Amino acid sequence: MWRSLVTVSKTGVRLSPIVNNTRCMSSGLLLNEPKYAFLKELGIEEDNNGVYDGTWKGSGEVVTSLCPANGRPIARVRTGTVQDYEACIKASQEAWQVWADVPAPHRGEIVRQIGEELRNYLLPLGKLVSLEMGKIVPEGVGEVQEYVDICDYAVGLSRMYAGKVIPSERPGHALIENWNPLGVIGIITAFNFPVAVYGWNSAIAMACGNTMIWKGAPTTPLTSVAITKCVAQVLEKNSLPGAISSLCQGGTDIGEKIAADPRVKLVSFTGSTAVGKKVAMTVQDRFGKHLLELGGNNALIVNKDADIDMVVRSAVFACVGTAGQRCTTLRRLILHDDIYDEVLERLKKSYASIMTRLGDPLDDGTLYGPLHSQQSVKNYQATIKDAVAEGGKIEYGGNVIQGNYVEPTIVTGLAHDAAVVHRETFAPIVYILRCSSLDEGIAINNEVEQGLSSSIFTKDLGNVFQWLGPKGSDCGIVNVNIPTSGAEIGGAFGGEKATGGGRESGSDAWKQYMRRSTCTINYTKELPLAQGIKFE
Ligand code: UN1
Repeated sequence: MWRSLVTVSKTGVRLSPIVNNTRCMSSGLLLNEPKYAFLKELGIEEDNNGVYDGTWKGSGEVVTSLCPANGRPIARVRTGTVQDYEACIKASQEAWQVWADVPAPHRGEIVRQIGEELRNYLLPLGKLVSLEMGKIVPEGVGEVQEYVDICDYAVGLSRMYAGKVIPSERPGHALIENWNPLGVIGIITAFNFPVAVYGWNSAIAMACGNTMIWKGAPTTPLTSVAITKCVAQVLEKNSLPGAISSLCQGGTDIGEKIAADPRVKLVSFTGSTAVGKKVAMTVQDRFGKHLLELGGNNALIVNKDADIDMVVRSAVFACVGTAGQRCTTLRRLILHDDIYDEVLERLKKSYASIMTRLGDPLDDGTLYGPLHSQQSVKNYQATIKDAVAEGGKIEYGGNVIQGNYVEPTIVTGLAHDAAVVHRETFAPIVYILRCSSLDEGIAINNEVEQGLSSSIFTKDLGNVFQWLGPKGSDCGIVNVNIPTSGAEIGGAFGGEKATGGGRESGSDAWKQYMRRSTCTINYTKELPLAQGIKFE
């Protein structure tokens, strides 16, 4: 654990203190210190159960959640065992018997109340995300707001999703497209968006009539507990089974159970491409459904006619925001030769000014916080080493500052197809690449295995439509004059290729949480079988 203060960074910038020096109370848990009083508002205690299926429980390993900003323990969570998971799935199946019979608009009303509950706790929940994940408070609050927004969206949806009546080619027949919920669905989320991604899935899945089992990231268990408390409060107040929304915090064993369990009709997984591939194969092996949000390697192309002010602001937001730990983080900045030097110089200046705002993510005014874990720091260091070995020049940063804090880093001089450029490192490292035409820029954008987010800055309408068209970006998110991060509710979040093909929170996302039946209904006494063949 790291306790000393940082005053001067390796880039020579004086930093604000990043470590909370409040005197340790008896138990040594942050929970007991005045700065973190908001945890008690959320019902977080020194020891918390990490499993909920209508009752709070947990008989597995006790994990201590650590604060990424100072390495100190926040509070403890007792996780679930495979037996606890079994209890969750049974309770969830029973809850489905009740929930599937609740008319869709009434289910929407429950989702509306969940949104209200989250609104009431917006700030403390946002602070908890900040404390446990390490992102700055406005980003933590913004993430909870994404859950609130998707609740609003799901409420409307609960009165709107509908099958079509299709003209039948037979006389006296109706052809109907009918949608029913799937049953129990599993939601496995990652540490970097410990609230929003659960919200995108659960709000819509719930309105559609499914029950859920959630496994949050092992390193953000308190956030999972606090969110589930809000949801449980609403379900219990409405005399509904709590297992409509179960939680089973745990390790790989729980994730593997969810993937392999035929009682889980859909598995939504957010995380790395490598793990996602295993999940997908396991789910496919039992012909289950999966919804994958995997790695991204997002590029932003700057054409020579772009508004450079907008480019620099956007690039900084998308490279350095959340300390480079968004799936949508900008990792490859592709600059046209004509504006290359100008953008690079301005970017370096902006990075230097961001470094003066490095600090505790919970403190007002902090813009740049720590990486989530020591593992993330190791990945950052390994990538910097590889980048240099492959011929990259560190234009800015490149060093670990202290604890989980690393310098945001700009690398130039690498080939667009260098191995390190093609791999996603969840850290604030951006590779600056060159192009001399839009065709070349698009080819570079598309040559990686991931296909999540992408963006172009240009004022030329022809360029825009080339970018959006069949030979343009092959990603799920294809932006113009706005960065790769910051996707909105109602658009669809997700991407192609090694990103997994899933789409969440978008206009047609609901269909993934339901099964479609095609129903042909004969309301005559005739039997017009196909092709006029008579089996008589
Ligand atoms: C993610 O990066 O995992 O578009 C999710 C964004 C956010 C969500 C990102 N609204 O950056």
